[in-house]
Amino acid sequence: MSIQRIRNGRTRKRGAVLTAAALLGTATAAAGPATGATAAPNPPAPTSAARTTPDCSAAYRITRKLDGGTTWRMCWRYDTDAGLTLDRVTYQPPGAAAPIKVLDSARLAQIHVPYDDGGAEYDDLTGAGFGWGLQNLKPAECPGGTITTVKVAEVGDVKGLCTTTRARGHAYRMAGDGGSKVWQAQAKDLLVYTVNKVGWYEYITEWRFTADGTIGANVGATGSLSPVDYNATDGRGWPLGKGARGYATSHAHNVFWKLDFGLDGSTKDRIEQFDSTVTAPPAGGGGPTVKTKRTVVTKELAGDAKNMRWWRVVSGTGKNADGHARSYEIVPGHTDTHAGRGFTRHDVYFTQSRACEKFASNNIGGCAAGAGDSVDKWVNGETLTKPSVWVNIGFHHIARDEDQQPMPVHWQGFQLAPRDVTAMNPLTPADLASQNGQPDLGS
Ligand SMILES: [Cu+2]
Repeated sequence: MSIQRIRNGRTRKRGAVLTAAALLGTATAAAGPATGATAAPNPPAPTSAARTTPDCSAAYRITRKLDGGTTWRMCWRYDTDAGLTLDRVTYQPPGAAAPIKVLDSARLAQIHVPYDDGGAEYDDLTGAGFGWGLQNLKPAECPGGTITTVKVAEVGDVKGLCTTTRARGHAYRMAGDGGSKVWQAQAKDLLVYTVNKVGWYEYITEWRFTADGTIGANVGATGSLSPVDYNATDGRGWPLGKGARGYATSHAHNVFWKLDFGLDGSTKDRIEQFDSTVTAPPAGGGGPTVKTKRTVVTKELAGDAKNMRWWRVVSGTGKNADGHARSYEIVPGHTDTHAGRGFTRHDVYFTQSRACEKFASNNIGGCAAGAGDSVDKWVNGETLTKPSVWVNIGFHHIARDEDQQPMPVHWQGFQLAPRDVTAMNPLTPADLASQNGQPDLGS
């Protein structure tokens, strides 16, 4: 039976025993109003000292030098609401004297699952026990890697964290003009992942770090379709099985991540938005023209993806060897933005960092009454001096016959791509290192 918990003023279900109960419709209760506990006072915006995670001990440290000489370092911890959390992520390209600080903290911030018939709506992280559903991994599902034991509150030890490397193919290729010379490298990425079971679904939370400085964040949904939802005879499902016997109700998985950058050790990052406008070719001849405009995002923003629009997080202090400000670009994967809720309506949110603003919806961070319960509410005009970045990637899941059984993994996520973090490709071979800003005409 489900165990009722009072935490941060909310009634919650314990994930380890949740499954069917939550999926049968109690998630609404879990997401319901506070149960009478006194709301915490509105905490002040954290100082940079408060945001700095203490150094982690060896058991919580991940260090990996990849082919090409790049080293990634980070601390991991496990949160029974957010699951896998990575702190103090640094990137040290080959030849760099010291690691470059990239992220203070990175983790999931919600998996919101509304069903198309309006009958059920789950917040898997803070309302359905995601964190307690951490799965033991068999050695075969962490090939070539290390499985680390994770202490999960009220559950115990789970062999749940895989750290490994995986081949990706070409890191780059360039043929020389003069003869048979080809510069090429094959890449191996660092992967860090966990699997969490929520009801019948299993979510793979995967972080990928590449030798060229890119970070990938992806969630893979697998496991099984919810068997109690094979009842969509209202046109909001898809027939599975022979004829039209069962109808799996269509639904969405709106996955949110929260990123707190700290590029070059400063949390005073700047957000910039770029928009490019394409003009048709002039009547008199010539090609179409493109104008790209940069807008500094000075106040909190709920941003909408658009063709030829992108955002980057720029270091307030750090520059590369060319004197260009270091930055990371947000590169979203495919997304279906869900218009059903305020917090799912936008693709990215930039909010002034506050300790209590932890989850994109059904927040259990202990914000004051009236502060709002979701990330859209926290976009209220504050000036951005220490931005938190929230990325929302949605997947509208219309089931198909192939989803059974088990369901093939469906991935959704985004990348953080370095932009001017190093003066050149960090993997540039020594004999091409002179070609910075001035490629050889002959090559
Ligand atoms: Cu689904």
